[in-house]
Amino acid sequence: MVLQQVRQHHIHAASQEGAGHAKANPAATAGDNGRPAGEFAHQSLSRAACLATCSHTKMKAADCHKENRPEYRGRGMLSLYHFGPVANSLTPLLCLLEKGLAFENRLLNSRNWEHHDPAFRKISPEGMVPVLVHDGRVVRESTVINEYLEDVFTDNPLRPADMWERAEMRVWTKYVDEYFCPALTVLGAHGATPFASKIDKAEMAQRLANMPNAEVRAKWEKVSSTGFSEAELEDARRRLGNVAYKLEGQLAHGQDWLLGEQYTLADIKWYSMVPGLPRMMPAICNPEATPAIMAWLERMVGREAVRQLEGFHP
Ligand SMILES: N[C@@H](CCC(=O)N[C@@H](CS)C(=O)NCC(=O)O)C(=O)O
Repeated sequence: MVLQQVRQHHIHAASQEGAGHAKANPAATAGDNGRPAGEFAHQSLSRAACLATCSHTKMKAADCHKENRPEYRGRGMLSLYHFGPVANSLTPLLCLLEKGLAFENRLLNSRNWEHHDPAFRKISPEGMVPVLVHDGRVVRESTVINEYLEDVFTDNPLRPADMWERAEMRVWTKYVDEYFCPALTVLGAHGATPFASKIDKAEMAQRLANMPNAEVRAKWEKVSSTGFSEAELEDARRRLGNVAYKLEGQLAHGQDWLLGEQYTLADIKWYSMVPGLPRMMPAICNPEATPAIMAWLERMVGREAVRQLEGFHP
């Protein structure tokens, strides 16, 4: 497949208004069709055939947009809006790199509140990252984005073929979303208190009023004033202790990856959160107490795609 460097005029309509920086990163390239977003999905059909089947005309959408049409696989314009290779943003970033998919790198500077820009809010109304745009259609939620990438781009699979194992994989990714991430967010956000508490109060009040997501607003209210209470921090540490115990137990069976021999979306999801643990919880997560986690982290760092993440820092 011949890859082209991204061409600015192919960027999704909303991003033309200025949301995010498209970086000229070697891994961040456009699909090889070089067509404007939205055009490609129909390219193999004549206009008449498309109009007869396309969802835009309220007809048989499934026939027109079948994800497994061979000419659709591995192609089409992908753009990822993200904060860099940390936390939820890392999840789809690493998946794209592992699968070797060309994409447009739309890095947003959270310190400049670029995720609140009206142009970005057209793509992500709650002002949240990561967001994937595929041929003009928005896919949200990091775990869902990765499953979408797996469904649409079936080369270099990152899910077990066996359906029971795939269900197990989802139990592991779900746990990160529901239990691990919320606990880590408390410590991570608390770390932003020195920065956020220095923001001009009037500016912050305006920012808060502009935040549509209640949870995010509550977090920033705290972080820009007192920070989290000692009791809240302690509870988050307790939960992260449970997380470390669970992961160490899973990896202690001697396998390379979370589910065994196959590297999967579960490893990617966990890697979006685990690297901060040894620093944030040194008494709990260290080479003596959690050797299997530390060895898994080293195996992760040894992967080519993980090394490529370095190129996506702000
Ligand atoms: N469940 C969502 C969570 C997304 C999320 O929490 N994103 C954070 C960055 S990691 C965000 O956009 N925060 C905006 C803010 O804090 O203002 C996902 O997995 O994609």
